[in-house]
Amino acid sequence: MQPEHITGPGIDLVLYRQFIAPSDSARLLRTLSEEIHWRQDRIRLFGREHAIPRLQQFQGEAGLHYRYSGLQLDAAPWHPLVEQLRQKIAQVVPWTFNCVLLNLYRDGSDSMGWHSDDEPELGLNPVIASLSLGQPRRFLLRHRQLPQQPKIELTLDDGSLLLMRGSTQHHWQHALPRTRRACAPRLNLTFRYITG
Ligand SMILES: O=C(O)CCC(=O)C(=O)O
Ligand SMILES: [Mn+2]
Repeated sequence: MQPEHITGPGIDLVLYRQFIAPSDSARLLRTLSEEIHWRQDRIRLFGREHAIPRLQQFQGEAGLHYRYSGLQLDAAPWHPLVEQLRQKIAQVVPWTFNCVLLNLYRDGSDSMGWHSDDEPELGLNPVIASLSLGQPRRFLLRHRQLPQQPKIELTLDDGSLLLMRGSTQHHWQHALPRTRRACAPRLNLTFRYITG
């Protein structure tokens, strides 16, 4: 499995386009959609509270918490299939992950706004492993300090694994925009390592 490398000023991405075979991804998407206790949390952004435009759950080692936008998520235990995915990723990358944020985009109106995964508990230069299942969606990256730097646009296909490494979170933001096109569900899992 030969990955693609995408680099630029302060950005270091590695994309495995078919990390999971389509037959496996369909089963994973179906089972995880049904078995996970999905939540639509409310977050505080620019002083206003609103429901996030997607469903999510945080899983990982007992006692871990993830905080963003005024929200604290306590780690639910690993779903056995998610734990299997974590082990499969560990076979190709030299980093370990102790938690994962799962996001379910039910249709094209579900999305994620511009942000970096730079919360203090992720440490300096975190490696994030982002696995996508289901509907391919556009994934955009923009430089935080150089507005003239062109955006990077990727399509995150069914079964793809994207690694964001190095100082990417420090220098770039990413987003998953909404779309008016007909859009089936998509599940994304971002595996992370949180320092205690
Ligand atoms: O769904 C995606 O591809 C992006 C998810 C993401 O950026 C995150 O969970 O922090
Ligand atoms: Mn992110």
